[in-house]
Amino acid sequence: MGQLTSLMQIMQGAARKAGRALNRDFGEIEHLQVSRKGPADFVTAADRRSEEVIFKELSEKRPGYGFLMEERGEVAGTDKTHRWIVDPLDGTLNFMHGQPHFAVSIALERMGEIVAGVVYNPAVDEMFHAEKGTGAWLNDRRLRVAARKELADAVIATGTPFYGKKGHARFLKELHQVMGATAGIRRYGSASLDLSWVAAGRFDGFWERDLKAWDIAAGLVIVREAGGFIAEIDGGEDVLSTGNIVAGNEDMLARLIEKLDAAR
Ligand code: 2AM
Ligand code: CA
Ligand code: CA
Ligand code: CA
Repeated sequence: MGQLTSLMQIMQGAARKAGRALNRDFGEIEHLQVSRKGPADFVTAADRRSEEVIFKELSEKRPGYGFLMEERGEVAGTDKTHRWIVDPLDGTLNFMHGQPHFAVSIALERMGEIVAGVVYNPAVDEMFHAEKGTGAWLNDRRLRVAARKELADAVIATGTPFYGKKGHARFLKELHQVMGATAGIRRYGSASLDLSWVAAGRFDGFWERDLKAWDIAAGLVIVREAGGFIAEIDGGEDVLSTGNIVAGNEDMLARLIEKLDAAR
């Protein structure tokens, strides 16, 4: 990999700084303040601190850009063409349970298109990153999606709906279709890392419904730049707005969609 562009330096700098704050809180999770946004939808002081760090850092480096952030929501900028889409802690439940599988996710949207993304897991110091047109990377290693073509050889990631989230019955139908045809299913609990792991070839595919733009915006460009494909599960146009996402290489994507269609 050559020199990082100034945009990548800014995005990775913000992600690392937030990651250091998360690592400090991860070391003291027993003292962490926790509240709920839904029956099983938790938010902690670590989510807010991480978001604060990212907001401050990106506002300083690119004054005027707007934000869409999980905890503070939409923050309008004076520059209407650029917006950061941020999940300050993706995998809060893992974090709260001492599981080192969580991430900071930052994407840049330019005129409605995602042009850059970073997904950083500070517990293992893995920085997944991509800018449109220049490939996807894990730290300084170039990424390529897995080449497996058959579901029978594949490890597929998903996200199960939880207490208070809709879609349990539909998910079970989809799971029934997919799990009977694959080598293995995984549910690790961080959508941004699920997509990054597809880009890295650790998963052959991934599907989940009802995600938010901040869960998937950065992962989307990372998967595409690794040669992977993204689709909206029901054939809708805009995966960022519906949050119904399926990912994989071209063949795996087609096979997964076939199974998900059969679940209807
Ligand atoms: P979060 O940690 O940023 O809230 C997909 O499973 C997404 O749902 C996760 O990336 C996670 O993002 C969010 N989520 C919220 N509550 C959850 C729960 N109880 N179990 C799993 N995921 C949850
Ligand atoms: Ca959350
Ligand atoms: Ca999330
Ligand atoms: Ca989050």
